[in-house]
Amino acid sequence: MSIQWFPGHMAKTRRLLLEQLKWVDVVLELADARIPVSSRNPMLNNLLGNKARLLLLNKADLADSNWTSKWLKHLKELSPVYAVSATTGVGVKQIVPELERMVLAKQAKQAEKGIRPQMIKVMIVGIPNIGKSSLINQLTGGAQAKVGNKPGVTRGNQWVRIHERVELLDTPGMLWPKFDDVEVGKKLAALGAIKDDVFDIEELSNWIIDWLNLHSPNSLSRYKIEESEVTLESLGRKRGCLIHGGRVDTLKAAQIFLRDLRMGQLGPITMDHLDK
Ligand SMILES: Nc1nc2c(ncn2[C@@H]2O[C@H](COP(=O)(O)OP(=O)(O)OP(=O)(O)O)[C@@H](O)[C@H]2O)c(=O)[nH]1
Ligand SMILES: [Mg+2]
Repeated sequence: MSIQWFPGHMAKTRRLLLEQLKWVDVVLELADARIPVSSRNPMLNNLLGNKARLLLLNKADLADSNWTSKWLKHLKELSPVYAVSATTGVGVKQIVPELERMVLAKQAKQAEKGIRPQMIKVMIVGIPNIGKSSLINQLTGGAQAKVGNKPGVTRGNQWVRIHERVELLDTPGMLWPKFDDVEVGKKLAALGAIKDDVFDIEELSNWIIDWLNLHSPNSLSRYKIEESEVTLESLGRKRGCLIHGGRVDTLKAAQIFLRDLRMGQLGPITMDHLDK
């Protein structure tokens, strides 16, 4: 199964990002701590040019912290990076000081020309449902940006002041036209970045169950299905997803399984692993 999702509004978002980029000092890129590679948009390298970039691994509360430490060490060789949680607030306090550090050189140059320090303009970018709006709300301590547990909640661009000297532009989630590696599409779908109606959720759930059996069997043991292996069939039976004749409603079972995985009910999970 190959999954793709690049609807017209994402092509529009790509144009909006380009238009707004000239106003922006730093791009705040949100990736998912559970898939720190698969959740990064490869188009950004071209789109952003050499604009300063701060990378955040969000949803760190749902990721395996051992892997997160390894990823941070690896990624910080390329750009500043922090692990955060937009919902619990962990790590979020480091963001504004880091943004200020990143514009110091630029502001020093402006000061030489007699220009007073300007507002720091930051554009937040990332895949759908990654927590861009939640982070803005966490930074402002309010409910400035609309949040929702499905991809595609934010439409259009909105600037929000998050600090006396920092203004942030929320943007709609954006993916890219083709996932070169089919696993990337599956992982993005698994963790909720792709609308559920563009793929077969039973087929995807079976793939994830196989993946977990191989890489993280403890996650599945939380279902306490002892007499047989975990399948949509056994899981559905355990959860009482039955249809007439005592058959298992495997679609319902897949929905429950995906919800459990995404909400962290199977414990912390990281699905991108470093080779070394
Ligand atoms: N556990 C956990 N959940 C999070 C975190 N950040 C966001 N969420 C949840 O993820 C879902 C999506 O959050 P949003 O802030 O709407 O995501 P978004 O990136 O703005 O999404 P779009 O506007 O659709 O692109 C919501 O249910 C949030 O509560 C986090 O750090 N940890
Ligand atoms: Mg949003």
